[in-house]
Amino acid sequence: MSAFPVPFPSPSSGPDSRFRRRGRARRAAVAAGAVLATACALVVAVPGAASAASSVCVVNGSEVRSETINGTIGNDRIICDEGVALGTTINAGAGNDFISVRRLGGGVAANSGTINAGPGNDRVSVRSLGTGDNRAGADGNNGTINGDTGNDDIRVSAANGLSEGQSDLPGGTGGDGNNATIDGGGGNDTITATGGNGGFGGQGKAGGAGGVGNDGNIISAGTIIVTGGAGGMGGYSPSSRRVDSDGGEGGIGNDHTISTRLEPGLNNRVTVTGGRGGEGTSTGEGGNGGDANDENLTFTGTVTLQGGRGGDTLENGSDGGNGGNGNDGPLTIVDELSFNSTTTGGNGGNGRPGGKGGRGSRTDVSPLVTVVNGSPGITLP
Ligand SMILES: [Ca+2]
Ligand SMILES: [Ca+2]
Ligand SMILES: [Ca+2]
Ligand SMILES: [Ca+2]
Repeated sequence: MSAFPVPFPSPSSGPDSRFRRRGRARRAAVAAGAVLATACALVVAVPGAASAASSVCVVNGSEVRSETINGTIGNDRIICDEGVALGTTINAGAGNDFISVRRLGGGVAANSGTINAGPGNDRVSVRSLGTGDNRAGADGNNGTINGDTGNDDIRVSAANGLSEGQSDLPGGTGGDGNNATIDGGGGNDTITATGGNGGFGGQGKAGGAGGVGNDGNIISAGTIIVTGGAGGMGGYSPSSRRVDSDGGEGGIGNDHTISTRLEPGLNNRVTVTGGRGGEGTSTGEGGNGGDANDENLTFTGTVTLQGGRGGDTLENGSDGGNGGNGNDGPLTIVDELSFNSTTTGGNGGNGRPGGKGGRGSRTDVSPLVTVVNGSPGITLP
């Protein structure tokens, strides 16, 4: 992993039912868009002409603009700095390939197409960066990424929400790291999905919520690391009246489905972390930390769940944020040869009063999993 040539944003920290509804509505909208785009492609596609479904990538130094971008049977370097569009398929083929997909701003996920890394030990990096005209950070992956055979390293990350500075707007929400499908495909893979951080609030306004680490489907053997984005800090108010400068909620770690594959001789490791709540300023409250796992996590091996810490309040702020829960979903062990799993609630933030600690688990879990509740935050004078 240290050989990975592209720097990744450091994992930060998790959200609420409001945010989940947003994620689901957006998934439905994306699915509807996919159907529409497919229908349009059938009508308007002209052989040899670039369509909306085509993408521009540099394959081993040469620019290719197509709906199908192919590597070779050797080790390829495929760089797509304008993202991969819905309708585009990248086939890296055999060999140990490096595929880098980035997109700057525009509110569109870096990958909306299909990336097939093929056989070999491949590295796939998908990153959304910046917000452009959109205040919310874009999702990292809204398409399909298949690692195929070999020990693959697949990393997706969302863009952060916009920070507002002197305006009177709340901070933008962070995007979701993975909103669709990542399949390691067998072998000892490492899958990393990171939600974007919420932006700082404008004057006297709330910070943005952190994005969900995984709001889609991840299936792999090896290592899976999923992290919700941190909530943004509330904006300072220039006046002394009571304002809503609350910290943003931390993003949920897993809000959809993670499952591990059983590979002979391999101990899977799954680490899911909720995002930290943002700090409240002026008279605001700290944001709640995100839950680590809120939906389906089915595994063989070792799982570590950590709820996000609640945000602190600064200055004259009120309540500290509550810590996120370690687990609030079905946590299913497939094979009893699984050890050392823990689920830990996040600690409450410091405030007036301090926030509550998160629960280690809100659902019944196997006795093979150690459950630790978070501690309450300090009540400030
Ligand atoms: Ca290749
Ligand atoms: Ca390959
Ligand atoms: Ca592969
Ligand atoms: Ca693989």
